[in-house]
Amino acid sequence: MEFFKDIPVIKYEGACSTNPLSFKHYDAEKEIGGKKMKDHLKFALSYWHTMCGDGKDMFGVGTMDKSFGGADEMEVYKNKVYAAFEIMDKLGIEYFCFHDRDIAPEGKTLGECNANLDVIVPIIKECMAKYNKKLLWGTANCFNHPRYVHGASTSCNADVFAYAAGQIKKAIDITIELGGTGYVFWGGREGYETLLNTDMALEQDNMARLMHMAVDYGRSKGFTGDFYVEPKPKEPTKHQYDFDAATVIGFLKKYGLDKDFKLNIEANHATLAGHTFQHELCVARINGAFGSIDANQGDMLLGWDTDQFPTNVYETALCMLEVIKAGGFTNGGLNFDAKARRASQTGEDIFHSYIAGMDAFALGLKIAYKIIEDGTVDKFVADRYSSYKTGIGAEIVNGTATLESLAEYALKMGDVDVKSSGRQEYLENVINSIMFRGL
Ligand code: XUL
Ligand code: CO
Repeated sequence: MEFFKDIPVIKYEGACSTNPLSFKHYDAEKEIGGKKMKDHLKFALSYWHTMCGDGKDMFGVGTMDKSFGGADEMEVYKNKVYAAFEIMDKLGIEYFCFHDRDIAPEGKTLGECNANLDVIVPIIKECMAKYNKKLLWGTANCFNHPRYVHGASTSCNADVFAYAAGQIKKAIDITIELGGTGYVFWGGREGYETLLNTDMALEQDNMARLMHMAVDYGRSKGFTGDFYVEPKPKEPTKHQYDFDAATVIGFLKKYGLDKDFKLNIEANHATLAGHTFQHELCVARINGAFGSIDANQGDMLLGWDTDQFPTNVYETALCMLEVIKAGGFTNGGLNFDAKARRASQTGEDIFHSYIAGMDAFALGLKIAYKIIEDGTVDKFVADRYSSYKTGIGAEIVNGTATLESLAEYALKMGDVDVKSSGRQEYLENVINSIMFRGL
């Protein structure tokens, strides 16, 4: 069964190729900094957008047929598996990510849902072996069904908490069964619409309780990968508890979850929180919480999660600079949590979308290495803080200075000269000149 007959295997043809169904920059086997591009980037397909998202929005029905010729519900989901692996195979994408409800239909009870999953998971496993593909992370969709109207682990109803726990247990089982190296918590409904009806303290304690249960269960079943929280400030709720990287890190530390959890940073969620993608990655990195990435981009003019395929090379370069500084991916990778636009409704558009995203990140990786090799920016930053290397600065950093010793020092020194420049425009132009050198 071939679902995309007109699409060939996508190959690297180099920057001068005019073939739209080719990579211009992503050359999987090419080494940069002693590592293959595919191992730097660890691209993953998001099952929900690519295999399930049909273009429906608040104002209109779907525009894309994602039934893949299936005659009944189970056949649709079986065909999604075969189509997903054809897409990964043709694009040379090694990993995928899923929610439980993306891969098998919802049943009337938890038992029915689990039985549906038990039919599909072995098919996925077979395809993984056949095509040599891996699971980056799994997760449970605890936000779509009406039972989660008040939240999942933060619901006011304890039966809902229990149902979510049952769903998450199964999703962890599947993640382990498929050899996944990550398990994600994205709290779509874990937040509130109004504090007038919300016990925030109980909700947050409960959220942590379920996360602890997940860690205890996963570790007891031999899961050695990372648990991730994916920060997002709003949408669908007005306020989500996992607002941004800094908030989540504080939460994980407060509840003693920081040893098992890292962050899955999504570009569009960063901008919704009023941050840059680079900022969120940097916060994760400097706190030892960098884990994985949901790669996409938002629209500068729209205030919601548009989940567009990333094409902004400036952004991908600054992202990859952070990834390299974090030491690269270990259990994580670059999951394209992105969807083709509603009007980009043909099968071919799926391939154009992924090619665009993969080439944008390949360029980002190359540019990030050039920025590091060039060294101007790193040297500037090191020089800017050089007063902390010797004298009073070194005493502040090594902890020998006290408030009294600094006061004594300050009383003797007269005024301070802070005329040195931050040189922002110069540095921005350094990045541009590195990016476009040779043009
Ligand atoms: C929603 C979102 C999710 C998570 C996984 O904005 O990003 O798809 O990535 O639940
Ligand atoms: Co995401």
